[in-house]
Amino acid sequence: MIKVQVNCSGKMTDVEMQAVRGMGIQNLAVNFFAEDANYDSIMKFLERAHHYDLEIADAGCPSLQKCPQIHLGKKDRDIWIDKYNDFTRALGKAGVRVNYIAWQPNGIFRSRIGVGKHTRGEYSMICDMDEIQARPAANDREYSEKEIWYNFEYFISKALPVCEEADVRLALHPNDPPVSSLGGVHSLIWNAECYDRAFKAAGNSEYLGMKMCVGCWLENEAFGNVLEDIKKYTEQKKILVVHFRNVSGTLPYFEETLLEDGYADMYEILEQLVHCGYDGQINIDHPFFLPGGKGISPVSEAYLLGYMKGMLHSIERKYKKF
Ligand SMILES: [Mn+2]
Repeated sequence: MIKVQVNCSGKMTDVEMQAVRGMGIQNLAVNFFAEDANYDSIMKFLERAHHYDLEIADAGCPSLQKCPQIHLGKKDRDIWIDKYNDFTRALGKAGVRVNYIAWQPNGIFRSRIGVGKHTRGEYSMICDMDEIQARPAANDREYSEKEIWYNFEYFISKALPVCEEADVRLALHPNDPPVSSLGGVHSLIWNAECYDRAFKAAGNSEYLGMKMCVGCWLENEAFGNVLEDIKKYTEQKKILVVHFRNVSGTLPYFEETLLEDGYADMYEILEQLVHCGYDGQINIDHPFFLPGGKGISPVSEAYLLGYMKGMLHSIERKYKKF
């Protein structure tokens, strides 16, 4: 059965935990800040979570999963890979079986958080590729495809043995937006073939899997056919987490929308996940923001979660999986 989870930070309050419990959800996707990316802090969080019948389904640390020193192959990358591996060990010891990785040294690229034509007056992320591609290089220089892949392979060679030891799998997120380069850095994952290349580079180890960001698949038509790729990667048991998100259209311009407002049929996508026997985690990725773009809107998050849960229950009844 597919498990619905909620994105949160390691600083999540008890009131927020109760709100998740109140929505009938048991799983958390936790981003631990650097100061909490250790065994003691994870266990303290887990103890509180258990009080609300919640579990950590998977977790990451933003400064480690989107790490310029590692991704760009900086002089001190080994220090950062050691930190990454220590976090993997801490998660494993705490019983958390998935750690995040996203080869985005400069994070997600968006033009702005604002009210768009398709956001019903709410603040959402808007991506205008012409504006983004006109920006200067985001780092000291440009980074080529060859370098980026070398850096990835270098990381994988040091990280995967620790994953095996700790029994923690890596969930690799695509570059967002999925285009061949962003800010002068070649992207690692901007279509399904890149995933195949990454899995091959990892010797097809079961310890490298994907965060299937449906949003990324939809943002660029050239990413791949989302329905066919759900089938393919479910069969390969590569999908560890699904990001369930719709957009107004494909590049060069899109706005992040309500599930029912974007161009994709999200019911069809969810049905394909159930039909293919996907039994991992799913979350709603990016809710709308509070007015002015300051912080996530809890109302929007609850609405999106409820909408997705409703669709999921309806599909599961149809497939008699409940
Ligand atoms: Mn995503």
